[in-house]
Parts: sequence; C-alpha cells; structure tokens
Amino acid sequence: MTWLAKPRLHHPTLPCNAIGFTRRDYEGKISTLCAGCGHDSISAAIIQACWELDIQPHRIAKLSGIGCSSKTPDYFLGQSHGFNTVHGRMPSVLTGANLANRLLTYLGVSGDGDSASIGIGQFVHAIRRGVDMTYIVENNGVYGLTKGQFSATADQGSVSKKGVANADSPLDMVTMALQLGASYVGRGFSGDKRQLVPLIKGALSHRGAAFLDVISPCVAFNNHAGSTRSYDHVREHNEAVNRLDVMTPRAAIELEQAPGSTIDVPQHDGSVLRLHKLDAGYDPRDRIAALNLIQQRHARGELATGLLFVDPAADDLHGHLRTVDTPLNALGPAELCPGAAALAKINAALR
Ligand SMILES: Cc1ncc(C[n+]2csc(CCOP(=O)(O)OP(=O)(O)O)c2C)c(N)n1
Ligand code: SF4
Ligand SMILES: [Mg+2]
Repeated sequence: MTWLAKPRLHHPTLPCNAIGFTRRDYEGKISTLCAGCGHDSISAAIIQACWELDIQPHRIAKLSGIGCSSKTPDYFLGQSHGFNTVHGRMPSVLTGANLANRLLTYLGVSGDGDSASIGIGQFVHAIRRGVDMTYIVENNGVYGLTKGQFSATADQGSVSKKGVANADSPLDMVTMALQLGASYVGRGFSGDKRQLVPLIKGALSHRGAAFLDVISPCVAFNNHAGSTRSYDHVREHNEAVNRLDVMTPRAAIELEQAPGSTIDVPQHDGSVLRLHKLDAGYDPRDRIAALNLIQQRHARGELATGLLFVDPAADDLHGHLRTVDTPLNALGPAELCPGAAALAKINAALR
C-alpha cells in the first residue's frame, strides 16, 4: 500500500485542547484517496470530534475492513491502536477487543460493500449484542476500491457511470440498525461537517452500539447525473431532522429559551447531547417514529439526516454479560483461576 508520512513540525501557536494536544496530534498519514472523495471529509470530521472531546489518542482503538473507506484509519489518529481486518470482519474483531479491554474507545470504520455485503452477518450481530462502539459506514453506494460495482445500499433505479440502472432493492443500514436495537443511530453527509462532527462526538460519548451511516460520494465512480449518491443529488434531497451540539461535562450548560424546540439528552459519561428540532414534533427518543420517518422520506426519494434515535439509558454487551469492571486483559491468575474448591462446587451443581 502506498502512503506518505506527514511532516511532524507544526506552527507553535496551534491551539491545544484541554489535555494539551493540537489537532495535528489526531491526524494520520497523508491520504492517497482520490481528490474530492467524501471519505476524506469523514476522516477530517473524526479528527475534529476526537480533538474537541479531549480523548487521549492512545485510548482509542480504530478498526476497519477492506475498501477505500476501510483504508481511511491510516489517515487519522496516527497515535491510536489500529487493526485492519479482512473484508467484512471488522465487527467481530472489534467485539473481541472490546471484551478484552473495555476501557478503550472503539471506533469501527467500514464501507457499504464491507458491511452490507460480505460483512452483513458481522454487522448484524455486533449491533444486536450492543457492543460499546461507534460504527461508521462510509456509504457511497458502490465498491469504490474495485472500480464502482453497485453495492447493496445503491438505490433501485440509480444509474451507474456506464449508464446501467440498478435493478435491485436497496438495503438501508439505518433501518436495520434501528430494528436490531442500536441505541444511537444517525445519518450524516460527508459534505456537511457542521452536522457530522457533533453526530460523531455524540456517538463517541454514547455507551452502547452507536451506528452512523454517512453518505460519502465516490467522485471516481458514483458522482454523475442519475446517481442517487452524487454530491448534487444528496444536497438536493437531504433533510436534517435536528441540529446537534455536544457539551462535555466541563462546559457550562445553558438552556435556550424557545419552548419545545430543544431537547437535552444526558449521556453515561456526563456529557449532554442538545438537540434543536428542525422537524416540528420529531422526538429522537422514539424508535418507531424514527423507523416511520425513514420510510416516509425514502418513499419521497429523500434522505433524513441528523440524530434519528438515541436511548440515553442504554446498556452494552459488558452490562448484558455482567463482566467485571477490570478489563479482562488486566485480570491476574487469582481472579482467572478461583481454585479447585470453586470447580468442585460447580461440578456438584451439575450432577
Ligand atoms: C474476501 C474478499 N472478497 C472480495 C474482495 C474485493 N474487494 C475489495 S474492497 C471491496 C468492496 C469495497 O467496497 P466498500 O466497502 O463499499 O468500500 P469503498 O471502496 O466503496 O469505500 C471488494 C469486494 C476482497 N478484498 N476480499
Ligand atoms: S475510488 Fe471512490 S471511494 Fe475510492 S478513493 Fe476514489 S473517490 Fe473515494
Ligand atoms: Mg462503498
């Protein structure tokens, strides 16, 4: 794989976050993706979100599969743990890593090909189990890396670069994530950083399975007239349901006075998600309403973006399994081997 290292020197007056890191400390190598690829904008949003949240880079584990989208973890968080799995296998490797060490922040980055085709079973089970992670699908409707075949998320009737219309029904990963029990579900657009950064910040602060589908145009193979994943098409058919801010515990919390227009949703880590409703009456704490909204907008050829659903009281896989608070990889022989008497007791109970 080709890669270019970034020069380490930077201007001494670059602003630092609360733990003394500049934005550059969250960057990675120089991207080798096509100029204008939506995936690079998502990488920039991830860098911004982690910097603003003051997360220690070495406390993040970034995992991905195979594809242009799955290459991107090389281009951000160069000081974090990273694992590039085989095609479609990111969710199971992330689940294992999370079970071994619950104290890291897990970020899974994947593509619509990686997660909606070969890896769909893996996606389904990681979401269903409530693995504590932020799972981002960089959705361009094609297999970019292998030169633009339609993916399973491509809209029926969307036209390929060669002029062929897609005959198959699309699979909507946001709908699937909602049905599977994800406790934070949103859809963003790589071209809308103002919406995307807080969406990612909220997902990283959330405990439980957070899923984000980010529409990310492929400028090489899916950005022409007739494609429903082109920059122009998405800009024309995008309807945001809310505007988000994420306030970390240190920040002063001030309520806006417009009655009925703002919802504050506290998260496990003490941060507060503040949602300004744009769509009158839309409550992102209602899973059924989210499913209805997505279907209604889809029938009109539109994309609903923003935070579509959040359950602030959600638990995660560790809670379901009642694992100990200490990371499993830090347990010593005494905790791991309770001794012959304990084994005898278990055996006796099974007789
Ligand atoms: C087991 C296996 N099957 C097929 C491939 C070929 N392959 C590489 S990337 C890819 C699809 C990538 O599409 P997507 O996840 O949407 O990423 P994008 O490049 O669009 O960002 C495929 C089919 C592979 N690398 N490994
Ligand atoms: S082929 Fe498409 S997805 Fe891959 S880097 Fe180029 S624009 Fe991005
Ligand atoms: Mg793709």
